[in-house]
Amino acid sequence: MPNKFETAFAQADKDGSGTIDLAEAQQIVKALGFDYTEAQVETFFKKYDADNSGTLNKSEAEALVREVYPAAFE
Ligand SMILES: [Ca+2]
Repeated sequence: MPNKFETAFAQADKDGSGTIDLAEAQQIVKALGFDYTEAQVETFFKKYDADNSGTLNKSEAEALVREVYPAAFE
């Protein structure tokens, strides 16, 4: 069974590209039930966009969610 992160990522990545942009990252954070501001999410997003591509691949997104919500992987 997919964990909460897997579920939220799959829902946000509507085209199945395997990457999410900032707006999609905002959706994931909301889907996980957090109430971070958009500016806070943007800060996390930039921190974890390791290659500065403007998108997070799954491992980058996973690193972000592991910081804000480790329980999403249970
Ligand atoms: Ca990236």
